[in-house]
Amino acid sequence: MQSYKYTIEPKCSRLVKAANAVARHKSPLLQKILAGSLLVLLPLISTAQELKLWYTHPATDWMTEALPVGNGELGAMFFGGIGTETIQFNEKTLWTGSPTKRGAYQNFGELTLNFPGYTTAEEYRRELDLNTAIGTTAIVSHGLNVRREIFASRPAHAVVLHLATAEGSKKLNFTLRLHDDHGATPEVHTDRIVCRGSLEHLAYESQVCIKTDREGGTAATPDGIRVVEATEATIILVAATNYDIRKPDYTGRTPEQLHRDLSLRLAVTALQPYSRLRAEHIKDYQHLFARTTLDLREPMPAMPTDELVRQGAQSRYLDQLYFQYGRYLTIASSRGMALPSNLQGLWNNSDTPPWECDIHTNINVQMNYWPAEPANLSECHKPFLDYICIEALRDSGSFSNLAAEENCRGWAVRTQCNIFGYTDWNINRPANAWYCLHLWQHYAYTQDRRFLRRKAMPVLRATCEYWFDRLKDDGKGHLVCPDEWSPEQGPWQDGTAYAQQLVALLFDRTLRACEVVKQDKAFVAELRDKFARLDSGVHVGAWGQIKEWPVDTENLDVQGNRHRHLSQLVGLYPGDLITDTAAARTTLISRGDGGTGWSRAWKISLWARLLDGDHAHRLLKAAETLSTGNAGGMYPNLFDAHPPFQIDGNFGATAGVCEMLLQSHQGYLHPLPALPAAWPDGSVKGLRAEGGFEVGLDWHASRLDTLRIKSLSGREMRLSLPAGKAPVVSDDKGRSVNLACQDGLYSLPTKRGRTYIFIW
Ligand code: FUC
Repeated sequence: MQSYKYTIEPKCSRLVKAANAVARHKSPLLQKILAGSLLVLLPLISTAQELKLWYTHPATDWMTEALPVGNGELGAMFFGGIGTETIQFNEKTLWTGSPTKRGAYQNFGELTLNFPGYTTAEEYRRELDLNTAIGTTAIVSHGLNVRREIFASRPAHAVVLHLATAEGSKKLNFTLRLHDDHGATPEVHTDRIVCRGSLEHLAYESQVCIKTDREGGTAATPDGIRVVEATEATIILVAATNYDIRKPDYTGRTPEQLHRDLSLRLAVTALQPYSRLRAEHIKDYQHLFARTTLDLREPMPAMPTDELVRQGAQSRYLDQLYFQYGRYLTIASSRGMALPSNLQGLWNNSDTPPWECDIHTNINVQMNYWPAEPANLSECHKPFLDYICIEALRDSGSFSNLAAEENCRGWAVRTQCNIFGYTDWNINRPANAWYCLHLWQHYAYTQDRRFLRRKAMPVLRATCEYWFDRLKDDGKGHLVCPDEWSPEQGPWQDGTAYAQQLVALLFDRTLRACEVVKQDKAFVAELRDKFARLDSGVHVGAWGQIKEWPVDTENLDVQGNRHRHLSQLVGLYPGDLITDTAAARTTLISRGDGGTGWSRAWKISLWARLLDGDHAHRLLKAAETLSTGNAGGMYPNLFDAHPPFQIDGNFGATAGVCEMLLQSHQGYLHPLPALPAAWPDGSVKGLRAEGGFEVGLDWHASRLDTLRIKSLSGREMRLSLPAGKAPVVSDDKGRSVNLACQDGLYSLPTKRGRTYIFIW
């Protein structure tokens, strides 16, 4: 049997010698500078930490047990069955509905591999390795020793499955079938199966081919391909629709072109040996995933992951696995085409999924992207950003039509959106401002001025213009958003906290953008004027809370309202408007620690913003609790439970961990702002911060030990550092660096590409 092991050679003997030399050196200052240089090098050569979800039995339930792979557009869930392997698959654009009808995201179909006579296993292990994005099922059953691997390749635009038998084992005999979820009859050829059909608005097609090591080892049967006496087989699956977001009616290719394109893609991919497909996939994936590591000083336990979820109350390994799983899922569900991940990322086995598995605007799609920038996956933010830019500025698009209906320029959305621009249910006007925060955030982290000027600025302007037209004077000299809501509860009123805070954040970001990308004076003057008169939406109420509504007509703004939405705190996180931390704390305590998966995940970041690491960690642990009944938590496959499965909570938790380890929203870097007692020692590498910095840090006994910050922008670096002993600072050339200190904040000029090392 072929064995592919993921290892990075720990070629560190020379470094260990160097470290010893440093330890022997007499001068403490030199010792620190040399140690700093080593610290820059060490992350490059350290062995990758094991990050695996693994199980000792096949999955029997799609939602809670099957494991996901995805290339950002195409995804699959594998079960690892013994007698039958089922691979359910999706493609992000397979939707019913149209530009005038809601519809729903659809299951594409299933691949099945049937191994007659194999029912039980002598040995069994199913796993998903987050370091390689490869799922593996290793089975010994009735003398057949087979290893199956599955991954979704971005370079090949395909899901690839490989089966190999061990030496001395029986040979592979199985039947491969492709099942189309919408009833298309499979067209079976000797080595290829095709399913094609159409939905209300789209044409779609899937194709699968198989290669074995035996000439003539495959045969077409009426409903599938039979594989006879092979020792190795590679199966390649491609699927797509003729959806095209850039076209007026959202469709591009004809069904014939779609068929030609998929046939070509399959043929080209099938020419490559499995080893190359695999190597290219790993290289492509690790380019993103391997940038960031979190080590909480607990190795992978010997316990399978489902057991770990049951017993994980104290597990630091589970914390780091869950953090990285959010990064894995981001890469797997958000690359390529201009469409954000939906309520389930891109995995869905139903044609009538909860909330249509849509683009949900009142928290969910935004939360999907909370970790993208801080967790160093900026590229994966792009599908959402591109989607916003296309839909907001589409000529006579439904978003601009909605604004026009209200006599406003710009654009607006309702709560539910399909992929064809159709939007319905309650209007959610402030979502346009919330979407714009993502555009700004991308700039804030990357300092990509071209993006700001060409893509973001027109949308920021159009959105401001919407609010210029919409805002009204409250009679007391303040501008308020008329007839607004607090998502999912309470009265519609002028000037709710949710609407005011988001519009205030929009105006703030747009003004800042105007400082980078010059705009005409009239626009800037109007923006300044409106911003100055805007009610900020942050008001402290009778019991010391941040008020949710200006007038509590329904008696909801009371202590003990446990509603899952925390709309009056949107200005605390993801915003940065609320500075009255006492009032925010009172509000948060009153809302309690319960709630749906995403609600709990949001609370991790909120508590982190209040610098309460222990409370943030308590919420993280709540998110990691096995979900039963109606409680939020996670399933054995680490999918977040709303319940049922909703992926926003996965992403919200990963963002929450970032927020506990590093904050940068106040114009300076704040390392370890909310470190919980449960993580006394650890290190993190490759977090990103606003201003264009990449940050690594180590801590011991709950104190910051070393900090490594790479300047990607060349901007001045400002920092909030722990009180007490000052660090020794050097750059990666070993030159010592002086810090300036003013009002408790440190600062230093930086050079682009240079790393600065702080040692305590
Ligand atoms: C919002 C939330 C619900 C759910 C739905 C998809 O409406 O209030 O809890 O997450 O989106």
